[in-house]
Amino acid sequence: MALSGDNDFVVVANRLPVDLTTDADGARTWTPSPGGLVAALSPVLERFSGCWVGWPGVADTAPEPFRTESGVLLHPVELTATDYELFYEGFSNATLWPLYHDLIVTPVYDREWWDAYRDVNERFAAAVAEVAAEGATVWVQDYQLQLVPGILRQTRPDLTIGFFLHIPFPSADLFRQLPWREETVRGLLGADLIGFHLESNVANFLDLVRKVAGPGGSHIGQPDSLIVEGTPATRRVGARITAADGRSVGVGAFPISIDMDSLGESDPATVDKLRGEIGDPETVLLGVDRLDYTKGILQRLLAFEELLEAGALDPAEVVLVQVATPSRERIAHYQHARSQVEEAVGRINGRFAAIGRPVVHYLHRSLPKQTLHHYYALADVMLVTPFKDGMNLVAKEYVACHGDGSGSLVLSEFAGAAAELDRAHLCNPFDLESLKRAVVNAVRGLEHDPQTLHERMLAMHEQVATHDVRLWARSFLRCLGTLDDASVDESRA
Ligand code: ADQ
Repeated sequence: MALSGDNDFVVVANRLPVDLTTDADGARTWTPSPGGLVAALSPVLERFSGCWVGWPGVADTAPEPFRTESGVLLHPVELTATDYELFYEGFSNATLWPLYHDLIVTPVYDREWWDAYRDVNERFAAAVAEVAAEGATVWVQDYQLQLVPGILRQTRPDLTIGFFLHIPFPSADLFRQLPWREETVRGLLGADLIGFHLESNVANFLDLVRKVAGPGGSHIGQPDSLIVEGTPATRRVGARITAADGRSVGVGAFPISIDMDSLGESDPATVDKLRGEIGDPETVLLGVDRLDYTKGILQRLLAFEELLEAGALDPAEVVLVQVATPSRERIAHYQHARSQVEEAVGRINGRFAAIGRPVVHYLHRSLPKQTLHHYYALADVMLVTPFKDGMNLVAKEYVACHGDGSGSLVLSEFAGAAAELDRAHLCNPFDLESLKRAVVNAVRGLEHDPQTLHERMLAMHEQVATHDVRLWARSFLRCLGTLDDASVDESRA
């Protein structure tokens, strides 16, 4: 089996789904690490002799391309420590991330970072061009690689190219701050299909194209001309743009979801044991996030503190568990967010905990998926309160773990998930009173109106169960023209 040049389906993402382990003798082993995206794309990758191109996650080192047990080729792109600093921490996460999340912190516009971004995008595109067969389909993932579609369009016009953005797309007025806005939009328009989570992201992008394309630029077709599977026919979720070179570019909303099959059953004995370990409280509140300033962790803690202070929540009866995955730890805004969160946790425990019984349990680490699912099952109220979030899979994972109708979800209006999970206790995380109201309603509802909460959770569970990540992948690839009806049926199996 040749290792390159014969792949009919190529996924390219910043990260390759692999983990590096080093044993006691210093020997290194790269092992595939399946996540939601892998699960969603596996059926297609396997069927089309697929290849995944990405950075293996460790600077200045990369394994040789290798195949997973199911035959998917993993093709590493090496990044140096400088690439990591300028392209990843710099342009991707200190320029694009805050800009696309509506300026929660101020983006930094640095020409050296942009040069590195363009350079790394060229290297990813070159790697794709090397492994993709004639006429292959390439699916480019996320904000780190927005120039890849445009580069590939020039170097490999035979390819069918899709692009999906996992984070929000901001309003045109914000995006226009970006000094390299024309290049970025041109990069995206190299694709045949551009996918966003939400209709509002699509509207922002179309508005932007109108504003930056200029005379002779792109023409926007009818808003309802793109049919997206899993979306009511009455909804207008996309459009076709005629690009400057005459190609038709589809733009659509494809809300991502979770892999229902990976959830497994939670074990009631383990969940009971966990509850015992945290002091057997009457009510468990839970937050699970990457430690990112967009996720609103501090605001959630402040709301909790004010509710304890006002006596609306009783520290003898309620416990908040906050699990925060370390993230982008060398970036100043992330360090600041972490110290604010940790200061608040210390202060709240100092004020309201009893000896041996913290009122906030804070874990700054990643947990195994199965353990996380036990925490979801344990939580009476899940707090998902980002200032801005493309989708937020944690909200969907929690709902998926409550197929029995138990539990309650407090959800920010600014999480993409709120469009589908509108039976949650929605709140505005910028408004502490709104957040507090939602928490109190969720906690009191468990006691005073369990039947209504039960119905709300079941309705949300139905939505997640019938719109999982496989539907997301299928509907995108169908719009891109990669999947015909026969292969759609196959990937459903
Ligand atoms: P993220 O910003 O990373 O994703 P999210 O969608 O919530 O946010 O996904 C986080 C994932 O990490 C979840 O699957 C969750 O289970 C896992 N996770 C979080 N904390 C964890 C912990 N402590 N231990 C183990 N696992 C943990 C980006 C966008 C989102 C969008 C996704 C997918 O920012 O808006 O929903 O991509 O498109």
